[in-house]
Parts: sequence; structure tokens; C-alpha cells
Amino acid sequence: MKSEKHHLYVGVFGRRNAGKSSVVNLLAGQDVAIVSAMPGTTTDPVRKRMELFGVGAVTLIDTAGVDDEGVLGQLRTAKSRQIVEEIDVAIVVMTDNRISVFEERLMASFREGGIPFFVLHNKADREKATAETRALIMGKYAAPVIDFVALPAADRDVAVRTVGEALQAVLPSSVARRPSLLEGLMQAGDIVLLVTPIDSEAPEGRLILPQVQTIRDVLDNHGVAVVVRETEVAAFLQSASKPPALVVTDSQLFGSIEKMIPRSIPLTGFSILLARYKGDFERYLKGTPAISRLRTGDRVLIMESCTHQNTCEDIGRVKIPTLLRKFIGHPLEIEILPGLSPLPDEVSVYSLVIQCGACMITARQLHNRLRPFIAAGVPVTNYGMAIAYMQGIYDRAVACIL
Ligand SMILES: Nc1nc2c(ncn2[C@@H]2O[C@H](COP(=O)(O)OP(=O)(O)OP(=O)(O)O)[C@@H](O)[C@H]2O)c(=O)[nH]1
Ligand SMILES: [Mg+2]
Repeated sequence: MKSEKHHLYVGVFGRRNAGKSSVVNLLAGQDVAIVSAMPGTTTDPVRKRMELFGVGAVTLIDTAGVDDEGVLGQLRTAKSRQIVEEIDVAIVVMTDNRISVFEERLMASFREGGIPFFVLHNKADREKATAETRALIMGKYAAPVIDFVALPAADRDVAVRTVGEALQAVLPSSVARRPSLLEGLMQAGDIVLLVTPIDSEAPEGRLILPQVQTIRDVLDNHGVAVVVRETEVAAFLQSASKPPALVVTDSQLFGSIEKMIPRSIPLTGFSILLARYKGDFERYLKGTPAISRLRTGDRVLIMESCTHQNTCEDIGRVKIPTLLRKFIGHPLEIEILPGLSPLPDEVSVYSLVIQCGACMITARQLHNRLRPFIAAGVPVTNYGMAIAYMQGIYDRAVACIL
């Protein structure tokens, strides 16, 4: 059973020409509302249903500018105000650090109405939000201010993620719904088999975070989590009264586990689930096959994103370089970027970036670290997906969670 979805209504408000329709179009990935340099372009509310990362199904509602003039203008602004009654959450679009009486009124009415909201400071390509603007809005309305660029050329993935995270941050937890790690992969009552190595790299007396998160997720979804070491997999499969609906393994065990699990049972890795959950999964999907295109002398950057996990350190510094050299069969230059150290100045010199599972950093941190490489056209992947690829089970490990 999936957790209950709550369809959210998100109103987009602001003065004329602030870029409300541009914001909606960018998020929707299509032209749902007319954009023009002429103030007052949007007259009637425009609704667009879409999926927002981390939030689920939403209906975005583009509105007419709240500063519209004349009799018609007043009718339009009245309509915009009516929309306020429909929505769960609002986005206030403003520009140029201009907090006029219109923005003040809007924000005050949301506060009074108990509607959570945040401010998109749009046209940040021209002018960014100042510290004073942020402090004023935070102090008076407890709302975050986010710089934004809604031009059609802006990166839609970044925009969707930014808005998704901002919505999650302002929504009360009763409304916000975190997606499930196992979304769409299991149903209530299913058995999920989790294969977890307990070797010298396993943390003393504990399990690593992705394993713990997955167990929790199985429980949230009313499933049966069976946690075994690789040595107990065969015995479990023989004795189980019904086969697992899904097997999730540590990526280092892919090679051996894949032979034990019948092809009829979906098999994937903890780090692949995590990539789908908070990584740049689409980019990883595109980037992983670049491993096969590596040539002699190509530079590969392995990015660690934590400092204290022995397991990850060994995978990134020893296992992946070894596997990679063996898989490619010719010399490569492999560099390690430890912890959260600054990114190299020159990112375009790399032919591939292999990012760790990123279990210890937030989705935003992860995204920000990968962004320069993505912008420079460097393929990116992560530890688990790269390992699956080099062990020849990538298609199987990825196919079942697409
Ligand atoms: N430089 C810059 N221009 C932007 C940005 N976003 C929107 N614009 C431009 O601002 C103008 C107004 O954009 P719209 O999206 O139509 O603004 P709106 O708030 O919907 O306007 P109304 O129809 O009056 O409600 C257009 O010329 C857009 O191209 C941005 O981030 N940067
Ligand atoms: Mg508009």
C-alpha cells in the first residue's frame, strides 16, 4: 500500500509582469500560460496538474497580477483573491527586491488565512534578493525567499527541485508527504528481501543509513522486511512460503546475488533506490553507460560526500578504481575528491564523475555538487549504478525501478 497521496493546490501570485506565468510554464515543462512583456497578460486563472519531485501530485494555479487596474482589473484581482480559498499553499513571485503594498497585502492575507507560502524572487539573473529583503520577509511573515530564474532557457530539473523542496519546507508535516523509497515497488503484505553484508567494513554494531531507511520504508508500506547476509539468501529462498516481491542488495554483492535470485524476482541495490529517491536519477541513467566509452588516459573523478564511513571510503578508493581499470582494460586517471572538499576549478576535463550514494548529505547538497559537471556536459553516475554496470547487471537492477 502506498502512503496516502494528498493532492496539493498551489497558487502562484504576485504583481503583473513578475513572471508568474513563466514560473508555471517552466515547472510544467510546457507553455500552459501565455507569457509576455506586457503587464496584465494573464487574465483568468490557469490551472495545470503535474507531479512535483518530493511533493507528489499538485495543481499549479497561475493568476492575474494583484496590482491590475481599472474595473476589469479589479474583477481580475478579485478572481485571484478567490483562488486563495482553493489553495493549500502559495508562491509569491516578486522581483527587484520590491516589496510594495501589493506584496505586503498578499503576504499578510496568507498569514492571516493560515496559508503557508514562500517567496520566489524571480528574475534573479538581473537582480538577486538582498539580505534586507530576506530578513524583512522572514521576520514579518516567517517565509523563506528563494532566488529564481524563470526564463525558458533555465534548467527545469533544478527549478522543479527547488520549488519541490521549498514547498516541503513550508508545508506542515500533515500535508507534506515524503515519497517512499520503495514507491511503486511493493504492496502491503509483500516480502522484501534485503541483503546486507556484515564484513570488516560494516560499522560496529550498526547498519548503514540506506539499509536502515529501506527497512523503515518496508514497514511504512506494511510489508515484511527480511534482512539477511549473502550467506543466508539461498536458505531463505528455499524455505520461504512465497517469493519476495523485491530483493535489494548492497551493490558490492550484485555479482553473486544476481545469480541466486530467479529472474522473475526484481533485484536492485540500496544505492540505486537512494539515487531514485534523492539523486539525479535521470542524469545517472544517462551518464552510467559513459563508462563503456572511457578511453586511454581519460580522467574520472570519484566524489565522496562524507568523511566517516569506512565502507564508502573503501568502495570509492579501492573497489571502484580496481573494477573500473579491469572493466576498461586500459589506463585511466582516477582522482578522488574526499569529503565535502571544494570542487575542482576545471570540471570539463573529466570524462566521468562517479558520486557516492550521498546518504549523509541532503538532496540539495548533492544536486549542487553535481550541477557544474552536468552544466559542462560531463556524464555523472553513482557508486551503486557504476558497480551494477561493470558487473553486467545494470539493466536488471535499473529496469525494475523505472
Ligand atoms: N530576465 C528575466 N525575465 C523574466 C524572468 N521570468 C519572466 N521574465 C519575463 O518577464 C515578463 C513577464 O513574464 P510573465 O510570465 O508573463 O509574467 P506574469 O507575472 O505572468 O505577468 P501577468 O500576465 O501580468 O500576470 C516576460 O517578458 C518574461 O519573459 C526571469 O527570470 N528573468
Ligand atoms: Mg501571467
